[in-house]
Amino acid sequence: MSNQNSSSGKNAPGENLKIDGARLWDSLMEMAKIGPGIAGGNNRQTLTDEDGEGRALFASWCKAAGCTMGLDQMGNMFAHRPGTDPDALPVYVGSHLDTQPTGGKYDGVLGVLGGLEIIRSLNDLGIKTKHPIVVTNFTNEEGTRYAPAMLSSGVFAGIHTQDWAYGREDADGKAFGDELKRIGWRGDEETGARKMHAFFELHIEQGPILEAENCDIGVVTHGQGLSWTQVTITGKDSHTGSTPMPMRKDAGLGMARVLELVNEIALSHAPHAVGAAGHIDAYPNSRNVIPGKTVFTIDFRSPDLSVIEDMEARLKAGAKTICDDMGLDVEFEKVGGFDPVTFDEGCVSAVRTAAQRLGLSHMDLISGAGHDACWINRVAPTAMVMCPCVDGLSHNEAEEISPAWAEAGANVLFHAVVETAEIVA
Ligand code: HGY
Ligand code: MN
Ligand code: MN
Repeated sequence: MSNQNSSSGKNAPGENLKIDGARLWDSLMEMAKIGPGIAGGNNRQTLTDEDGEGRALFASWCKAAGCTMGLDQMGNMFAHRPGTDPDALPVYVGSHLDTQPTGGKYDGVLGVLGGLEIIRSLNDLGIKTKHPIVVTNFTNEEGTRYAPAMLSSGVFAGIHTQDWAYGREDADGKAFGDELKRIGWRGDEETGARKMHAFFELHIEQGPILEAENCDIGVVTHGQGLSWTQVTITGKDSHTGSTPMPMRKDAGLGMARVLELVNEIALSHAPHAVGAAGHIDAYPNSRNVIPGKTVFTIDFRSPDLSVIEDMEARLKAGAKTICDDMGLDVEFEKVGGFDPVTFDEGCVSAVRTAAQRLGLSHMDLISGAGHDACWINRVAPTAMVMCPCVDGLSHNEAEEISPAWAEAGANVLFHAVVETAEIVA
């Protein structure tokens, strides 16, 4: 086993140190069997029985790799591999195992199992590190069943209170705290008490840039900011056949006009800003009733905070005008968001030099999606590694990556983590 002084002066792994790509791929495929979707992807939503099964499988693999398991009060899981210096703060590495309802097999999972593969490879190679290494699964990164996204890494980083998070309810009125207890994954550790030397997250890009540039590795320098505004438009339920057009108070039409406005606002800040509504509910949602109420969430994103603030303001002003003109009521509730993120230069440099050492094509990247790393960056030096995904597609069951992309990303993660954890020769 050779190691060399890297640019940072710490013990860096030699370029011949690699993870076992086939073992990583097998684990990804094994995890994908839990909470299968209907079209080849996954539906392993947070705090469902399937989430519980996935957690149990992950914990069994970590224990088999010699790790001791920790669990905090938000259900965040921590698999601990000891370092030679018990006083040294651990290097954390991980992501999330929960998926979208029509999710892919790799979003989040690649980062958690990529972290486990580092432990397995260090064991195979008989490598010791000064700092412990801890592989992490953060609860409810997706924010689908329980808004907002990155809920538990947000509590860990002190963004949200745990009581507020426990009280979040899903569409059936089930509270987060109760469901976490029901699936048996509510731990005793105080959330956020753990201190980190650094945190690294491997994730698929979920966008088209790396594949289009024929680039193996994204060195993520920044993450764009996110804003979720829930809009409630109230009109009047009435018969779709017998109600004359001028008498209608159509909350569905009001929503359609607001969504058109959202598109215009985002396009006015081209090319980086984006906007859409992924969550849409119409009430009573009956074929022959004009919707008396619509509830939908506008997802605005941009690398520039002032652009996000402009989009939010124009949404509220424009939607109010639309609804006033139509005799509709409109209410707004901020249900999620975070400012644009700048990741730690030292950690980003460890990712970049790892890609260089391994001879992998790489480019700096701004993350289009939000990740647990965006919140953990508030409490520890943090960076992300990205790999391409086919057609940039994600949050779709057809999400796909190649074994080679997974292996390359995990090797860069391996080198960045091990260099930061400092190999003890
Ligand atoms: O919404 C996001 O960007 C992340 O996928 N949860
Ligand atoms: Mn994700
Ligand atoms: Mn996702």
